[in-house]
Amino acid sequence: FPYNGEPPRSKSAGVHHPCREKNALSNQELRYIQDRLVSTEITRNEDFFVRNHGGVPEIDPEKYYLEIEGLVKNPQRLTLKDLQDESKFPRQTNVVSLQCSGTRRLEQIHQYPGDGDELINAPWAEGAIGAARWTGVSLKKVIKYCGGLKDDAMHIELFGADTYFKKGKVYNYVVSVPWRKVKINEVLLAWEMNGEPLPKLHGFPLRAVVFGYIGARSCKWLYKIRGIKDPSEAPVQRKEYLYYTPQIGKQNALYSNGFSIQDMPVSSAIISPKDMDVITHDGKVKLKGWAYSGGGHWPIRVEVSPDGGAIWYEVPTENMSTKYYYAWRLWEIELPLDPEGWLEFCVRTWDSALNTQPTYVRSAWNWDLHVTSSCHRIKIYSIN
Ligand code: MTE
Ligand code: MO
Repeated sequence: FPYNGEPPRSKSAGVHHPCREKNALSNQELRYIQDRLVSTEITRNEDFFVRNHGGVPEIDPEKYYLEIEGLVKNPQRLTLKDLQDESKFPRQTNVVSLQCSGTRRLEQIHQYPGDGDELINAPWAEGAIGAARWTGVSLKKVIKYCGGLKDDAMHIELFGADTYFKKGKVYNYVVSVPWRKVKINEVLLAWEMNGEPLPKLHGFPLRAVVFGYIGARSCKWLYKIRGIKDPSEAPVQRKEYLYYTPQIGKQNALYSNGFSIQDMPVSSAIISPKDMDVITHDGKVKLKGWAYSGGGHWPIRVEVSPDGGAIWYEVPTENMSTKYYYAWRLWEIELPLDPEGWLEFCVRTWDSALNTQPTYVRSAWNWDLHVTSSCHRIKIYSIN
């Protein structure tokens, strides 16, 4: 792995090296591990993408406690031991995909670079997604332990212990999730990732895992939660992660006319081969990739086209992984490949609510470069 084993880089502001300490699984790194990424339904911890806005805080697990305050009936401080005490809280384990809302952003950047800050921070390709087995306690149980919410509370605010810099100011990483999401046990406070203590890069000692939402809501290094009336006022909730109509760009964007993204839309990608690969073949080619849908939906059908979207082949369901409802589905398909020359492959997925993907990047333009979910297209050169 190109960035493993490197000395830690500076944690100061403005250093945007694509290293594991900041963001890992850019296009170049994805090419390096593409086969590993789609070889197992559950992503190895060392292959899991990393997205950090600022530095990685050092937290002493012995001194750590989670502060629960705001509109809860009995505010509490809970240590890790309290949370892990099964006489207080039942343990919950789920295999859940996390996907950064910036996944596949490069396709938008290639067509029109835009001016979103995210362009420099995280020029993601198709690798900012993975699935892990998370163990912890349901946030609902923790709130119940505090006597429940006060009447007018509708959201839970999540505070990360890291800080980041933006335009010369220091911010804490703060987001919120609605209580209705918490109530259905789809927000986990996790201390274990694939049977190991949560790695530092992924939020040690405790993080939120919000099923089916954009990765940004799964707050790492969680040290405080608060019952609140309205969604968090924090910039990560109100000013970043917005979805705009295609007529809006930097010049006329107002935070108030962007939609704050929570649910992840249906999306999919071809991971192997990769864009611009030259394929020497004897009439057949194998394609591999992922399909995912958030918001409580599940991919039910994956279709692949060898000619830019005129003819579609359905991936046989036995070639799609099926075990985990909250995770991606990996798929593979063998296609006949006669011609020699440039070909455009594409993939589109349908989910259990029968949503599918926009046809082209330009069909769903968002200048802020979040949730690129259009049909994924790659060009390959085929040699018979
Ligand atoms: N939590 C904190 N405290 N700070 C962060 O920078 N990044 C978020 C989220 N939680 C972030 C955070 C974003 S944008 C994503 S996509 C996911 O964490 C990535 O999780 P991972 O690095 O474990 O893959
Ligand atoms: Mo993200």
